[in-house]
Amino acid sequence: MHISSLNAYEIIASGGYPTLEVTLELSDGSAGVASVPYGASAGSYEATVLVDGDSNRYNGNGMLTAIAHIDQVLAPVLTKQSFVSQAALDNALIGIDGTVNKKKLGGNTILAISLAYAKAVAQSRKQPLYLYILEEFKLPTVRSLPKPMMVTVEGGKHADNSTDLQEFCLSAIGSKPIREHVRATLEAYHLVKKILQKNGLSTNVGNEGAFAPGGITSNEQPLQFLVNAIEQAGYEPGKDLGISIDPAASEYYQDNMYHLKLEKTNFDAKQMIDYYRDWLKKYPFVSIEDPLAEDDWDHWPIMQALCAEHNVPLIGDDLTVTSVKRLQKAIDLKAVSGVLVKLNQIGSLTETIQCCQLAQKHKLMIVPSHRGGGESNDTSMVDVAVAVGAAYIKVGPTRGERVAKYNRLLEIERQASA
Ligand code: 2PG
Ligand code: MG
Repeated sequence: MHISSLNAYEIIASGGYPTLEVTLELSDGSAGVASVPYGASAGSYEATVLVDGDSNRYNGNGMLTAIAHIDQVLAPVLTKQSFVSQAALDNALIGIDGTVNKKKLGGNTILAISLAYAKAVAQSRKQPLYLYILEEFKLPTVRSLPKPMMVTVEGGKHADNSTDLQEFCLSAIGSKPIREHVRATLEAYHLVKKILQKNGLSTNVGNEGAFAPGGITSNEQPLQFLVNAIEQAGYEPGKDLGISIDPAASEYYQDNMYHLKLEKTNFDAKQMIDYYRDWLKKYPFVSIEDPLAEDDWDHWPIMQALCAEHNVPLIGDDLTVTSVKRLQKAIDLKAVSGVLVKLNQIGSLTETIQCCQLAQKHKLMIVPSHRGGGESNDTSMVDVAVAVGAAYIKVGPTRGERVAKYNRLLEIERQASA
């Protein structure tokens, strides 16, 4: 069986700019269609998102260069070969690119082909994508499905005039069917809207469909709102639902200081950690992601020790960028106890799974995540999450490209119990 055709084209992502979609056909007639997202607060060490840079078209964000690479360089090579495994295809693509950050072909280009191939082979084997991934990479049997980590209040680069910290999420706790976790999370989410209204704050939403309360005056207030919402929805904070935050601290870090506009304060790393220390005592945290900047390696181990005292996983995102190399460094330094996983941060399915396997080996919490710049309706991240036995998927609410992920998770649950 070999790749018989490869077709790449632009589709529009949730951010209003094009992204790449690829349709790949195999010689037995099976086909896979995959598209890729892009970040708003992307880490500096992520794989390149190759865009045209032609300011006359989509402010430079077109995909025509990536499409030309596929049509002219990759399709002629790939349609002549057959690949014995997903890794063989991905390694061939990585080899043709030949750069560290995939800047020649683009991580978006390579990932779109990688995922379209995975979906085509899964179809050929009459398997759901998660089962294909599980078998292809010989992953351990999955014991439970990932729970929702739902971005509920957002600021930072995802919304104007809101919090400095990027995300405040409602995270489901305990072992119930996923549909009940989704229900509980959304019931609390709806109450956050009422609480914001009561406090005279706007209920506009940001990039990921989470509330972006313009005019909010403190970075701590959303934590209180989320606890109140959990209680008002009839759930117990810390037992049924808890809180995950992603400050995305690289975005407010400059000249060795963390700059919080709302509090009109500049913290050094130790003061920033003390700020979180206070929160850890007061709120039911499920996880903390990127509380410090992506190069602040000296202080991550101190934050990790603090989080460990409170039994709260510390997750790397911009720090680790789904890269085996950066995650290994974080493990060696005892800098994290969890890892965010974004396929497009590294740019191929194989490398994403390798990063998850490293996390599994060290018993780290795994959290596959949506992107805040532009998402598509592609739900591959959910199948990856299921296949690697992830604890959570981090996805926003009430926007089509986000609920597509929750609906895929619900579909997998229905199929698994049928
Ligand atoms: C993050 C993500 C997703 P972005 O920082 O975790 O919420 O944001 O895609 O903008 O990097
Ligand atoms: Mg993040």
